Amino acid sequence: MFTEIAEAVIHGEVDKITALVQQALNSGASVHDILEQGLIAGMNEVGQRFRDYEMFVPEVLLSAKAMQAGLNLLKPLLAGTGGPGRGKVVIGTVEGDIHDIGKNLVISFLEGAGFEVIDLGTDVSPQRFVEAIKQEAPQILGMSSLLTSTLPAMHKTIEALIEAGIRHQVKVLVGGAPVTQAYADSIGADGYAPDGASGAMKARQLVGRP
Ligand code: B12
Repeated sequence: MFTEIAEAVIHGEVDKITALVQQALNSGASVHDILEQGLIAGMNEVGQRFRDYEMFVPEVLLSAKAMQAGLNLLKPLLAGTGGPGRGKVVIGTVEGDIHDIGKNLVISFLEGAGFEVIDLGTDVSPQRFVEAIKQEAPQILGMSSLLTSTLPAMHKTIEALIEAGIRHQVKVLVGGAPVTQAYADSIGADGYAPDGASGAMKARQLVGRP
């Protein structure tokens, strides 16, 4: 069942994925297993094939669409652990980077944990992050980067916060495949998490409500 879901992600079968995920849910599979062993496992395989030049951008985009369709179905079920009123998060993918599937998954977990989330989308400049923080006054700023080449944009954004005199107003939480705890420490971020579930947990710790 999970293999079929993973295969549907790999082959970008947007229509099929909804039926398969629904079927898995009906048969009592856990949201966690559908995510990890189905959708994410499929996307990991896509990543390998992409790296090995066995898949190309148009196919990967279809896979991304299929993954998102599956995620949309799971999203309401990720709710329920938190209850409302934990605080506000402004989040975005950093400048130069348009990957958003991981960020969207993190958002689902954050919302599930009771956070209100303002999503700035992708390719977000340091200045736009600064403006949003001034406007929204969130407790947490989340940044995602999937490209090694755009990692420095996280650092640039933190520097822009310092320059604008608002660094102390928010906790900065970073993530994305090339991000590590060591990198997060080196740029002065307040937290790092490797995936959506631990990201939401970290966010709760950062606002002092674990
Ligand atoms: C899908 C995909 C694309 C799609 C993106 C579609 C979309 N809407 O997002 C498209 C085809 C557009 C694309 C384009 C490119 N891609 Co691409 N892409 C991928 C792929 C296959 C999957 C990424 C993904 O969605 N994973 C699934 C999600 C669920 O996982 P995730 O993103 O890692 O997120 C999780 C964690 O990282 C974490 N997390 C993520 N963000 C955050 C934020 C916070 C705050 C926290 C706490 C946690 C957190 O939690 C998430 C959920 O568990 C990866 C390979 C891979 N396996 O990662 C390559 C990959 C990221 N891409 C890569 C490259 C090189 C590119 C291109 C430069 C290719 C090109 N030559 O054009 C372009 C760049 C475009 C740009 N400017 O951004 C490389 C990056 C190498 C590197 N280290 O720099 C990878 C690793 C592929 C590879 N093996 O070479 N890509």
